[in-house]
Amino acid sequence: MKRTTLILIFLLPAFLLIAQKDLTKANLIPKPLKITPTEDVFKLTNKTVIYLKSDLPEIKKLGKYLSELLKPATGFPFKVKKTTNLDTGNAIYLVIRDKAELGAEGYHLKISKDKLIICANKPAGIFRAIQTLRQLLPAEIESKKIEKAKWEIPGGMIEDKPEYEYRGAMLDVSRHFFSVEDVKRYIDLIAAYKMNILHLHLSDDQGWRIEIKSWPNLTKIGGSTQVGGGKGGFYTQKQYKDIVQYAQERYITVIPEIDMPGHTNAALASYPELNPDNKAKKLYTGTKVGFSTLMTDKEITYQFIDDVIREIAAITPGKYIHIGGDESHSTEKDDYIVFINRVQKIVKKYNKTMIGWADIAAADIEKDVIAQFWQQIPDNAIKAVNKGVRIIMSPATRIYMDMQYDSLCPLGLHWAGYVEVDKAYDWNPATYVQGISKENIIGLEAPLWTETILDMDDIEYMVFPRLSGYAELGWSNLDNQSWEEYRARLKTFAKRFKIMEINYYKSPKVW
Ligand code: TNX
Repeated sequence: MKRTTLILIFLLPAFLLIAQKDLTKANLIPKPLKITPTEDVFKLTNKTVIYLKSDLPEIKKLGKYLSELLKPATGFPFKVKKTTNLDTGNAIYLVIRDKAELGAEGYHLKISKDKLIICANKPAGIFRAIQTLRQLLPAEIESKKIEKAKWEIPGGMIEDKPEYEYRGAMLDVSRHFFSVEDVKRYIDLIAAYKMNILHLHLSDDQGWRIEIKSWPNLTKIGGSTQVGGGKGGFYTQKQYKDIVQYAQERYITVIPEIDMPGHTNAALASYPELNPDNKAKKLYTGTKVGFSTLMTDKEITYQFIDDVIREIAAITPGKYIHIGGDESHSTEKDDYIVFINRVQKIVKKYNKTMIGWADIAAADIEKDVIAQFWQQIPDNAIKAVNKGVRIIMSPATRIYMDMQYDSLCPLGLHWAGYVEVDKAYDWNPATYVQGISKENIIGLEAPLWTETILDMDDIEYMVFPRLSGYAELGWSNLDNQSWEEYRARLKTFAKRFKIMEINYYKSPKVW
């Protein structure tokens, strides 16, 4: 062996050790705004204490959340205590401080030899920082049983805040129904990547999934089946509130969607009076779209919508209500316009901001409405922008998580093409559509339609690893965006996904 090779072999372990201690080399998704490394290393031990430097009850909850996150794998007790200073060592500090520039979700994470200080303007920032902390620790931290690992974090400072205020994932619980437990896991998974919106597609032709007390047949009849003819299901208002609260504790806003005037067969099957011939439609368990419509010229329709929006608004603390509005192919264009114009007033009456799929741009939408771009052709979205409306970017060709990865993918559809992991990541929401610029965009959302998705395993397979990339497109500054650089980071997440028991797609583009 040559002498230089020998020297290299001896130096390699030392080099790796140094590399591990460099905070800038940490594999974080989404990538933080700014990282400044030091030579320090912070170590979790049996005696590490979590200190709360804030009187907010939310911070107490977050202390407990962090303690419970770190306990199982380390086996350390992580006591949570209040403090008024930052003096004690071997400690993690959660600090709320007036720092307007950090906004609602930004944070600072300062890692020194014996202290890890998380500082934010708002509790949501602390929560987001905790997700960074998870990723700074070895993947074993995600384990539910005690693991042997070096619980060390390289020293330095992370200054971070999101690029977009709206970073969402959608779950279609109508085509196939998913339990409260499944939805909570979905929430946990998106929360780990700093997403802050969960859009629930609660009604469609195949199923009505939310209890409406004044129209009980919606769930009794309309919720009784799903694609393929299974038994379907629905959330009681109590269960929905439980989901909303679970999301809230993770600083995620739930946006309920009631799709109308199309995609309404489940409602039309539940109440004869919603139909022009006064006859209830048959329940539908296929996957075609565009065949159903509410009557746009009958008062009963608006009474129905008023009741539904009123009840849903009352159990939804978030400011948004999504009214669908897509693919209303059985509604005459003029009728559609009249309809959306009226629905927009109803949503406003209950003090909510209306979101609709960009198809709603055909109507006289007001400036405070939000339009969600999804189609291959951006005309509707551009029309919305020209009306002064802001956009959620959800281009199907890049961000529909029900699109197959490739032609061999066992699940999903491909009407918008195949979306491999590189295609999913390698675009910029601010420049994707000519005529829609950053100021027009409130953020992005990755929808998962579930015509072909039957259970949590299927959900995870379609969502991971694409979702991590979408989270980065929403959170991170994309000035130096590079698929190759991202890919190298994502590659290391295989271990984490495995320990978290995520049924992810092992993309040949990454692994
Ligand atoms: C289009 S996207 C739809 C949904 C389907 C989806 C399948 C949108 C607003 N409408 O009804 O589930 O395609 O990918």
